[in-house]
Amino acid sequence: MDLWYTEKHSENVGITLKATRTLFSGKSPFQQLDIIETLEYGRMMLLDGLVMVTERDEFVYHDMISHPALFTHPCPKRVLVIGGGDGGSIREIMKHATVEEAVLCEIDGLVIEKSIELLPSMACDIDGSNPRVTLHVDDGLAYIREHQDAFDLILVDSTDPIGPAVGLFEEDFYRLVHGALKKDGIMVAQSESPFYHAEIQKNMYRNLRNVFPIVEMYQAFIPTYPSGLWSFAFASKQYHPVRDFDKARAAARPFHTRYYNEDLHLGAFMLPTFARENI
Ligand code: AG3
Repeated sequence: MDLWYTEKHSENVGITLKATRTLFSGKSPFQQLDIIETLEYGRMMLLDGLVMVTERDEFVYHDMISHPALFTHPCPKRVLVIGGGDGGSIREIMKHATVEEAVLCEIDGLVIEKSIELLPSMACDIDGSNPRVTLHVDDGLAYIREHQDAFDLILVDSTDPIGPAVGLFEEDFYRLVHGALKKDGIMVAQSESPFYHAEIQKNMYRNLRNVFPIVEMYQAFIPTYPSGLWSFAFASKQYHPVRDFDKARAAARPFHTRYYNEDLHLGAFMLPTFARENI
């Protein structure tokens, strides 16, 4: 029997991966969660049918949601991840010795539980083994409302703006994030595909610009996401990701990164014209 999974990227286009078996399929109070074994991309996690991570290409997304901000801020000590229940972002944050505490605030406890069980290469630092990591199963909005002026970095590691993540693309949320950051804090949020999601991006970047003085988009190549061209929003109170970037410090990083490097940090902020038009 042939088992194939398709995520539709538009009415008429999608990505299809050959799978061998389903490892978990279930519904939480928030969304449908599926983890399946694919032949080319290893284990793959889907939320409401959308590809969140695969074992083969997650390094791109998790390097790029975390290291650009971690290497722009001169001394990130307290970091918050909103969403990101698979643990991949926390794993990358933990590579930075300056970080004293990373908090994961994920609304869906089932995502955390199943990632620990079935995606251990990502969830290695959220399984209780790392004393620098704190988990909260909570709504990100509620959490940051209670934690103002508390973080150097906030990473918004969300799904698409449908279902539980809708509020994470709105101006009111960005105001709360701004307040939850220290006076030189930085927020990074996954910001969809410049190729397929122009309207979502225009709306999101307008909302960000209404709140933060510095807002830039940067890109990464993620094969299993719509179009492969993915983006992140860098919203900052003080540090600019290119002008304030200490290339020598990033080059001297004492750990391996398979996608991120000090040259790519700068290159990622150079956008094709059609993407630049969305921000
Ligand atoms: N965040 C998912 C990005 C959105 C993917 N969208 C899609 N496949 N339509 C990933 C979370 C990883 N920690």
